[in-house]
Amino acid sequence: MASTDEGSGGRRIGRRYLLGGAAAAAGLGVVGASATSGTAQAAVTALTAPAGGEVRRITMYAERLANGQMGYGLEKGKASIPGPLIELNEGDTLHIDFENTMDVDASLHVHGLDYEITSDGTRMSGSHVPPGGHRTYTWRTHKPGKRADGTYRPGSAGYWHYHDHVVGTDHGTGGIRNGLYGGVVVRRKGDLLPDRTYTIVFNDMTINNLKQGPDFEAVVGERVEIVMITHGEYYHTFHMHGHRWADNRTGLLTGPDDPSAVIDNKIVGPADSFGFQVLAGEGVGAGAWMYHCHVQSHSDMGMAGMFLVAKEDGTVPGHEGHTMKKSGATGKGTASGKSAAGEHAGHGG
Ligand SMILES: [Cu+2]
Repeated sequence: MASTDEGSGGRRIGRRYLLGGAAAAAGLGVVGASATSGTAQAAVTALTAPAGGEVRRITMYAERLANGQMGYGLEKGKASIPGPLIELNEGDTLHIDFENTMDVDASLHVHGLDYEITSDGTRMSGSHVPPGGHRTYTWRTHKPGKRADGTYRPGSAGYWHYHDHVVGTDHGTGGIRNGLYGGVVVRRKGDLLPDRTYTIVFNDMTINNLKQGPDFEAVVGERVEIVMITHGEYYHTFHMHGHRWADNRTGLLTGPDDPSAVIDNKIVGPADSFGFQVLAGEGVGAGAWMYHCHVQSHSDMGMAGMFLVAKEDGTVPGHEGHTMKKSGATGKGTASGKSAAGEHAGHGG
């Protein structure tokens, strides 16, 4: 079905293996090899998030998909499940011109960010949108700092999410069930930028509203970011084969003394969100690595998919017939912190 074909990935391509000069030209920070050393530098360097403070404006649409589900999109006719990944840097403000193309009230409600009650996306606050209507939602973010009383105020950086809050019930139960949700990443200056980001949403007994979990691709060594969100009626555990991450804000350890637990399995419940980065196949190599809910009956019912880690030639060992899509979609420029639409990452296999 067209909607599921298009709507499952949350894929966003952006190879950030730039050499120092290119990174500097892009105005981004660089960690690792010095960008200014002047020596012949063959190694790639990881790019980091710049300081925030920009004001951005995007348009979002809520649409009914061909199969009866619902999705958010950045363009008419391009809605996906999950909706587009929104990426911001601490200090950024995002104005979202929201249009509801459906025949029922809909809204946008975000977790983790700063917004006034007029951008709450609830019926109680009157901040929902009738069929055919428009509304501008404003989301703000802030850097960490000190309050006037001297206490520490955390910044907005984190893995968050947005969803409808009015379809079906005053809690958006119908909207969420039908696919009106998406991920939000707020980065802190200096956070490592990934080569690819995938959004994985456990929603009732589906992944990204698919009865069988979608597959995600990467090439060995690429820095892959997972945004993991849970919705619906059940508690799950998110598990990934061959890879592990730190149970903290970024999913990365800051050094040998970072006390964060390193895990490969995490209990998640409705409206939870977290994220992490891995180097695809680090220490284990290419292959079709499973990811799944580890509640046995859930995985048996289809809550499982593959993280397809390809060799440099694009093939995935043990997964013959699959050749990685050589999607050179670098134009989506997420290094700039702008939002980008999800794109299906599945394979034809
Ligand atoms: Cu589960």
